[in-house]
Amino acid sequence: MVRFIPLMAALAYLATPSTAFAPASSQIRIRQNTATPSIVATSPLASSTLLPAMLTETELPEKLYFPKTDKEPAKVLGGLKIGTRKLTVITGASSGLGLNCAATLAKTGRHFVVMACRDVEKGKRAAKEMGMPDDSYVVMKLELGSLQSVRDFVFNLKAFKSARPVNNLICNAAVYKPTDPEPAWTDDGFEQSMGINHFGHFLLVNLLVDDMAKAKGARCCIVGSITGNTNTVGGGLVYPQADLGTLSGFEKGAKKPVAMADGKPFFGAKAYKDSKVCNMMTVSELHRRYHESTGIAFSSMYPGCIAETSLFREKRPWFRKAFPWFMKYVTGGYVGMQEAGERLAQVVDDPQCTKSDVYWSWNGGAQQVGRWSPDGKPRGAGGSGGEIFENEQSDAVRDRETAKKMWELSVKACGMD
Ligand code: NDP
Ligand code: PMR
Repeated sequence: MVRFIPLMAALAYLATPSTAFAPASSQIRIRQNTATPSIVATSPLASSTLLPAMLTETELPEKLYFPKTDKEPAKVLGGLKIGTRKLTVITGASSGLGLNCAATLAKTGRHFVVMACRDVEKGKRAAKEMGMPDDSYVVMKLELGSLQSVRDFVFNLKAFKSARPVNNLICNAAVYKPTDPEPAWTDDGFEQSMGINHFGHFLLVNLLVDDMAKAKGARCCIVGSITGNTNTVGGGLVYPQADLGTLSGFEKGAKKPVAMADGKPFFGAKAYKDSKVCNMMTVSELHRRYHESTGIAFSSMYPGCIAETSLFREKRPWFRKAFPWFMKYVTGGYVGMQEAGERLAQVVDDPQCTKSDVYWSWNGGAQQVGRWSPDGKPRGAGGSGGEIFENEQSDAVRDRETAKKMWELSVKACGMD
């Protein structure tokens, strides 16, 4: 495989589309979030329900009522039967890993899924295309590139679910901007990869910890990646490597014009990997700070290389064609979208995944006979593959001092101090 490395490095460079050389002004930026955040319920009766941002509990229509405890008998809410299903929130559920995870969980009948999406209509279409039962989910607006939108989402979620706690939170959404020559910024002035992947989720989890503490056996998973771990081929040998340095960019406030965590000039591919390090460090800090007092199991995971998702939208078309092939036949790291979704679903659904502070990964490649499947039946060949195991993260990700500093500076950056 080693002989492929220089070749792939060259190919990766060539895969950079010409937009990499476009002037900064042509880059897409997230506009100020002026639109009214909305809850869009997708049950047959509630499909046209659009609720304003600031709801009080009493304003909620009866059909959006949630049972307040697990013991309360299942209510029929205009076709929306929630019953005793677990309440599971997934960010970035409109495509790729998040969508496949949402569909897997919804179809088990054990989860009511809140699909937290930046594009609500896209989320609704995607759920329908995946065949998710109408009464198994709602799509709610969440723009992670706006801290105000994160706060609005939490407000609306709490109004929607009433006193019933969130059982599972999956922080999955992300952007990867390897070819942007200049940084694009979130509403709050963060570089987008760090702002969306890390800061938005950081605030979201922190706003929901108290609520989740009320649920028995709650789980929170923040999706990590091998490419943020320098103890792997994918993360250690492939340029650029993740490196938070001394976090001098965070110390300066992590806002425009400061683009990178280490305070150095903008480098899109590295910004993504740095954001994944922050995601994984956030998990270990959450564990250290809240696991004992709340009982929440905090985890991260690497699903495998899902080489066909929209994450690679900036790459040239030929790269997007060659990449799955390379991952399948050269590195063996490939995983299909459905299987990856099942893996993420396993982390919040499988009784063997209750341990906190774990970085989950799966042995073997795709197309193997796996042990876990969402319907509880053994998988045949060609189905869900690999066996779950507790993986080791790089020393940089496990570095306690940097993780603590990252946490404290993120609290500041998100205005939570
Ligand atoms: P996708 O691009 O398919 O999914 C990303 C999701 O995040 C989309 O639903 C997207 O919404 C959403 N999203 C993007 N920006 C925002 C935002 N500002 N606010 C709210 N939601 C947003 O990529 P993947 O499925 O591949 O990625 C999912 C996760 O998996 C990421 O955390 C990624 O880091 C991780 N991962 C992926 C790997 C891979 O090989 N693909 C490998 C390892 C980890 P929309 O549908 O509107 O675009
Ligand atoms: Mg990488 C075992 C080797 C391995 C694995 C598991 C991955 C995963 N990659 C491996 C090796 C290589 N990659 C090699 C030898 C090369 C050639 C130099 C290579 C290149 C490469 C590129 C250009 N790989 C990439 C890219 C991307 O743009 C992807 C990326 O970094 O996105 C952030 C990527 C990935 N390789 C992976 C995985 C999982 C990714 C994708 C995404 C992620 O971390 O989210």
